[in-house]
Amino acid sequence: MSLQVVLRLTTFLLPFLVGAHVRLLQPKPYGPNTVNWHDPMTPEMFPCKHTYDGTDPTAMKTGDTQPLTFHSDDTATHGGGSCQLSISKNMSPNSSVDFRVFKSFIGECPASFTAEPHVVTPRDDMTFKIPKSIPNGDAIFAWTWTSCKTNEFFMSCAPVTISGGAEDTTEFNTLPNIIVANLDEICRPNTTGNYTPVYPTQNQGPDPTLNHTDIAQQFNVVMLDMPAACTSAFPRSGSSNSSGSSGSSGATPTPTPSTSPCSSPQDGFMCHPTLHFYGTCQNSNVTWILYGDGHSCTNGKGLDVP
Ligand SMILES: [Cu+2]
Repeated sequence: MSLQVVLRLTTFLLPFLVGAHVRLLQPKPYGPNTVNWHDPMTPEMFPCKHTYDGTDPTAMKTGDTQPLTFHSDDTATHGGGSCQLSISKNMSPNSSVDFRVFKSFIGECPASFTAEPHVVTPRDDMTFKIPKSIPNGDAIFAWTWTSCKTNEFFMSCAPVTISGGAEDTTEFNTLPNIIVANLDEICRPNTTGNYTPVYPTQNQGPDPTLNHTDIAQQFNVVMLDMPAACTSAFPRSGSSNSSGSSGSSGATPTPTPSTSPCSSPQDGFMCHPTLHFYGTCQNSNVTWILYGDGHSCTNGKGLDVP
């Protein structure tokens, strides 16, 4: 084969040969040496790849700074993306409803978008704090990641023991559920890459970190706020796993970020209804662009128009 073909093959294979997908290092996950946290999740593996072994739980006091670290040799970081940290009080969880979000990183998790987005060492500077709304006692900590450059979803789970937290689950039960994006066709952004998934506002939890610079570099920002698509519990009730025969009623896979019609000239400019993005219409698709605090967006007028 020609040199060109070899180069193309090498480029294609590089992300898969050079590094594996990112795994949690701290908090120490279940089965650190037996569970293949490297691989993307499949619907059948949800949640936690069903592995809850005798790994010693990590003790965590609310308010203390906890390291969130990853194996540095896992370099298939796919341009980062967005991550959520959540807690399940159910030690045998079986639904996304079990996992309550206390922290979201929107963009730059677990790596920044860069010129070579697939093969980059994960960040080593991430931390989090357990809020006082989390109940005391044993729990399962989960790190979930929707990647930027691929349509993949990852999850690592770790046993933890919480102290300094709530005496009951009243406040805990008001925290939002994790977003399971890219795991089935119901909530899969209709794009092949170059996007930062932005969690719906109501699912970001009490302490979201919005990484503006990372998002601003993207060609597209995908808003994961399609009604009832990304926010419904996973496994989805009433949805058949396979996409063999069509004719399913109700939930239709909603593609891409189109929250507004995007076809006619007067729709060329639009404001996102809930987040600080304005959109421009190109080829019937919306490209969302972040704008800073202190600006305002008015449909049909633009930015900062009174
Ligand atoms: Cu991958």
